[in-house]
Amino acid sequence: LGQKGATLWMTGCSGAGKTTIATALEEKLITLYGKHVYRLDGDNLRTGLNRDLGFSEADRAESVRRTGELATLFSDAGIITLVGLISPYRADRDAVRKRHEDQGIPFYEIFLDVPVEELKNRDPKGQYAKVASGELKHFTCIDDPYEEPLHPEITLKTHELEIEQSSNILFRQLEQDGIL
Ligand code: GGZ
Repeated sequence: LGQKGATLWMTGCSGAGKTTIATALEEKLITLYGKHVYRLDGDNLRTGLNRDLGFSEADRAESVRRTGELATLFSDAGIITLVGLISPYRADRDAVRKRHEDQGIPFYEIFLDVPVEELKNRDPKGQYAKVASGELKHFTCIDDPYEEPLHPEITLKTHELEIEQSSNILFRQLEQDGIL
């Protein structure tokens, strides 16, 4: 009885499409299934829950841990939780996966796999240009690490797919798994 929740954890470099795809999927889930959905975005959380955290390795780990805990709570309450966080370290993401598995909550690691050259071309916020000019340092996927997932449930090459195609892949997976 009641709604079944799940966490969809989107990981990838800045500008890979985490927020865009989460927003497109959210709309589908609401309009087609009336699902209760919540989006947790790294940059939004950094103004509140994670406002004490910066971009050191330890701070990024803590941001992932907190967001992971929040996601288990939302998803346990029957919400489809869409997380968009660079979450560059494999061990941090694996720990979040483990927390979900231990609590029997469906968890999907979704890797937004986009070549860095493509991200530099997109550069919607001008961040990559700032990195190139030296104004911004320790930027993930350029001069700070990003550890690619080894066994993501889903990989989306968003430079080869329309937004609608990417969100459809996720949507169909949830249907197939009986979460919708
Ligand atoms: C990566 C950074 C950095 C550094 C600021 N490295 O695309 P954006 O620009 O507007 O949103 C990104 C956001 C990343 O926050 P996350 O919480 O998702 O990152 S992590 O999981 O690694 O903690 C990016 C901006 O912050 N930003 N400085 N040095 N992204």
